Amino acid sequence: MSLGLRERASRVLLDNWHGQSTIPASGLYPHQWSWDSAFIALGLRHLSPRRAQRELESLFGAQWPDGRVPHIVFDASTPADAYFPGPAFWQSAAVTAPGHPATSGLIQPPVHALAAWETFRAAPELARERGFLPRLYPRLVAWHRYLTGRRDFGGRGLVSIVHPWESGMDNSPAWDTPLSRVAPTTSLFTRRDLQHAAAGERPTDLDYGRYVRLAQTYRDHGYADDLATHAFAVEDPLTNALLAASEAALADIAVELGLDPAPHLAELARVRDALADTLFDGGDGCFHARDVHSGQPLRCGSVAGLIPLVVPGLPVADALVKTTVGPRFRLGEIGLPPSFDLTDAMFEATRYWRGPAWFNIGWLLWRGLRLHGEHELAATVRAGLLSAADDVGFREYVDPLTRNGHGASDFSWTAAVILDLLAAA
Ligand code: 2M8
Repeated sequence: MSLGLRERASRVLLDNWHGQSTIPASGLYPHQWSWDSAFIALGLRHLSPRRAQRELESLFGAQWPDGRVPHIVFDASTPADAYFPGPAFWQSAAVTAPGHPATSGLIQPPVHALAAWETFRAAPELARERGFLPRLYPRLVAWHRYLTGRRDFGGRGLVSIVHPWESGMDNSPAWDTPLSRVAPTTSLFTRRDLQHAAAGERPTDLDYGRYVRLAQTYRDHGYADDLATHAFAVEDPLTNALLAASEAALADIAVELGLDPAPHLAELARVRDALADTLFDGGDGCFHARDVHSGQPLRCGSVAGLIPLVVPGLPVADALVKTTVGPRFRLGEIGLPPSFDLTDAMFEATRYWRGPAWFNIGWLLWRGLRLHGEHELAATVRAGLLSAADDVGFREYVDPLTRNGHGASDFSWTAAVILDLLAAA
């Protein structure tokens, strides 16, 4: 099985390469996405380490002067109306330098330093020759500084996200309550996603109207990070967990560059403590996002609440492992991670981030389980992800119960994490 699967996964990444970076999938996502590129680099490094380095370099080439890494970098050769919201909507040129690529103004979870370190490790000689880490490190540091310096709206040492798109888990039920306070836009727009995917597997029109309103407001305030202008502001466990894991990677990168890793290790400890002290709910063995405006935990069974497993030294890892194998996620039994609590009435097996299993989330849990010595369960997840991809191809997401594939086909991060899992055999 493995040989054929590797070849097929490689083919997806080769086909989706656009010269400087990789699109997530043709049709539905025809540009470069931020956290997709990080996962893609993790797979590409087994195929072409040079390309994996370029993937991250091109993304950070679009970094804003304030340090933010935009969630979409638009491909200038792709028609402007191929994706909504496109470059004309975001108007990034108003806040970036002349000649800067057109981008969105939102962010996505900071998994990049981790991907950069793993990309380096795949081909250290080539990376040193190309100056990969010396060029990327200051940009990664500026990125983390943006997050911790400009996005700590709750004042508790955690990063807040200001749009569901920033979570990467767009229509997660975790966002329903804060999103319900947002008035949908009154502007007319055409959803391009529905030309490529079934409406029943995507966010609703009401969701989209609210997404557009939030993005318009941010844009119209010059992308200033001022809590008063953000109707939606939440501390998300996945975003903060990936920040902590990426600080650990920055410490490794600093050592490689002959620099002091101590500031990064201190940041790792600080974010880890803030996460465990403020977002962990010992009662149900899970992390919950917190609504910055209401101060309330968003008690909801999103798989994002298990992602802190990727944080080195997490004091509550045992409790999280118990939750992954319990009735809500049944990871030991099904080997694929539902994106939402299977026992909750809001679980929807095929609607985007409201239930389906995603391969990048599976990869993060696999990594986190190994980090905390849960090798047997990690092997079960690895086998589950590999066999699902072998059965249905590199689909965007999978029904965790029937294992049928859904969403885009030939989806890049699915192929990439499969390549990485195969290499870890
Ligand atoms: C999805 O999000 C975009 C908006 O950013 C969309 O729905 O059009 C999410 O699954 C997100 O996590 C992912 O990065 C992106 C591209 O794959 O698609």
